[in-house]
Amino acid sequence: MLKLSAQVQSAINQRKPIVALESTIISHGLPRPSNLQVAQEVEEIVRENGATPATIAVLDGVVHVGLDANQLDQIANTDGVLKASIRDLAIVQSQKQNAATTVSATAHIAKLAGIKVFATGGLGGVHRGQNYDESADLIALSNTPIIVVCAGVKSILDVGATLERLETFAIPVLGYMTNKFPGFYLTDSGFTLDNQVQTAEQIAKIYSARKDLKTDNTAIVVANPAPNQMDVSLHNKLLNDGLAASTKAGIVGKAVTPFLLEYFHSNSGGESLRINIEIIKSNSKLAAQIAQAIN
Ligand code: PSU
Ligand code: MN
Repeated sequence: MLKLSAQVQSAINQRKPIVALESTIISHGLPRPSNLQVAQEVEEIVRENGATPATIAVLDGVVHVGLDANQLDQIANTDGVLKASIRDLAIVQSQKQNAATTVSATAHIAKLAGIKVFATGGLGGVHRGQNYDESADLIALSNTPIIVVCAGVKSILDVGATLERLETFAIPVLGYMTNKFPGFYLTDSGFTLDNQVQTAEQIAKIYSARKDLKTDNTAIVVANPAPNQMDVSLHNKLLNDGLAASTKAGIVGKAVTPFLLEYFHSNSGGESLRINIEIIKSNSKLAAQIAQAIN
């Protein structure tokens, strides 16, 4: 059912640390041609930090765990690659489609493959002012035992509501060297976290204590702030204008997040791209360190 790359299969056989990587960020989160380059660099960063990268995507209906150079290129550069959350997986598989996987779908497949750590950019969450537009990422993380390293959630979302949902779903949120919940482009979303960790080893301890207490049925979110945040006034302007543009264009459903991400990329003079790239690199490095610490 899953097609493991040779490298991922060998890491599993030798019980070596593995980091799952999401593909929607490649197909729908970053513009061409940077998307392919970033996807390759991120895999390299995982390797340099002692783990095996496993980028997850669906190609011609086959669920891949670990992509070769050609397959990464397909996700980055083929037109019409779908965005698959958990509910779409069986459909894209049966219909032999190409699909990038969101956080929810990637976490689920990583679990099937026995992978315990996952790096992404930002999580989906509760959208502002939209009753019931709540990312499937949240519910997936509520029943998937995996460590997800992210830079919090973007301020395109209702950050406070998203944190409340994470609490309801019993998903721990650990600030990495911070007690501020990061807002992706900004290192501080304005919300304080209850729990802060300083090292990958501390995360590993929490990971194993959850097993003992049998509270390990949910994900652990590790919130790792961007190395250098966006200028705050630029950020606020893009946010207001982007939300207004999305409403005006009548964007709904799974198109909302890609629309807003693209709005930021097109209107920030390269700033949002720079930060996005720094974030995914920094998260992948930390994820590799965590994968080693829990191994
Ligand atoms: N947020 C980001 N960057 C992203 C995404 C979210 O800052 O690339 C992508 C992820 O794949 C996430 C998905 O799982 O969007 C959430 O989409 P939705 O809001 O439609 O659930
Ligand atoms: Mn949605």
